[in-house]
Amino acid sequence: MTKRIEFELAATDGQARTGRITTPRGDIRTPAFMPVGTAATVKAMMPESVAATGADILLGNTYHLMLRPTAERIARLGGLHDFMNWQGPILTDSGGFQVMSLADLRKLTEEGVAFRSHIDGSKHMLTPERSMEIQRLLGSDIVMCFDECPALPATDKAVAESMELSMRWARRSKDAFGERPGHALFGIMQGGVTRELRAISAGKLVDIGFDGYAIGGLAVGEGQEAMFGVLDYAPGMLPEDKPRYLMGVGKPDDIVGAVARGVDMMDCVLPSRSGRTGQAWTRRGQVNIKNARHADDPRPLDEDCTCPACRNYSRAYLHHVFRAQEMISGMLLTWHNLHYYQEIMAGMRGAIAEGTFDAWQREFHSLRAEGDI
Ligand code: PRF
Ligand code: ZN
Repeated sequence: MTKRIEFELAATDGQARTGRITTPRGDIRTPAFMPVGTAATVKAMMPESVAATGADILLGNTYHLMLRPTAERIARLGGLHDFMNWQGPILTDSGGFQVMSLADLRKLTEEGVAFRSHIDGSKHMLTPERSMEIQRLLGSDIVMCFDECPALPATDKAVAESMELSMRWARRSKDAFGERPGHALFGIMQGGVTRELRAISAGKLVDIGFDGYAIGGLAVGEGQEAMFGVLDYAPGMLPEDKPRYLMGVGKPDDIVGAVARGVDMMDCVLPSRSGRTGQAWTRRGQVNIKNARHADDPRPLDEDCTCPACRNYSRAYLHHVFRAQEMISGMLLTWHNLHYYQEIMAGMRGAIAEGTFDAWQREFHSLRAEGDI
């Protein structure tokens, strides 16, 4: 595959943008939401079902796959796309963030992070070079730089030092990635909630030069207001002609607010994870299907939704299978949630293209009720 990964902006409306990333494995319509397929599966979903929700691209995780079943095994079996039966584009996260949140006995040095597996306690080391090698073995289409993401709140000094380390790792990631036509490498901006640090980080990444730029280090405990505060300026520090990816975000209103501020891509476990805990996201707000008041309710989860869970089943059925811990519960609610997220993305793409994104946002917010509906 020699075709390059390219980004075309089709329209803007305020700071919001819509366009397309073209890859040898298919196009990604932006703004894009990437369902999370951590362990080579979007939990409770067949890949064809994920595609049916409207997803163009999935996210996979270096950290989980290196531990089990290992990147080398996946490479021997033909790469992650064939292994998991997803032929569309895959973006892989680089591992640092997951090591910090999941692994045991972490030791951070200039070289990288040594840690023990949360699965069996075995010893491992991730460095920028090893992360690039793993993501190459997996066959990832969009590779993420190896970075470190401090939990907030943290002191300015700690955030600054961590950002500087991530920028040195970004340089090493780029050198180790080399030239790989048809594959993209994205840099990751850090710097917490400090404008000066974000500007320094953006400058260093742009000097190195990447195919796209992520905004990391947000949605780590700072709250929506502080996150939007950073998103009021951070996307504008990045090149206009490259995709901007906000990592690990978020709730539907976080996603809409991020797109309004110039973000093109996002990923989050929320729609799939909450599907397995009985939480549904709908255009009118959240539904907790566990709640006893759904037990006799013949209505669908969302009258206007065209997903299989809403077309073919009642709230009473969804309540029953959740209570009975039947596997179809997680399957149906995950399908609904992913479908709803993709509908938000499609709605935003259409509205930005037509120049009606303000009206679209007002409608989005006016329909939503606080609390369980
Ligand atoms: N860095 C990486 N992955 C991430 C993050 C980050 O800062 C976040 C922060 N929300 C989620 N996933 N590499
Ligand atoms: Zn539905």
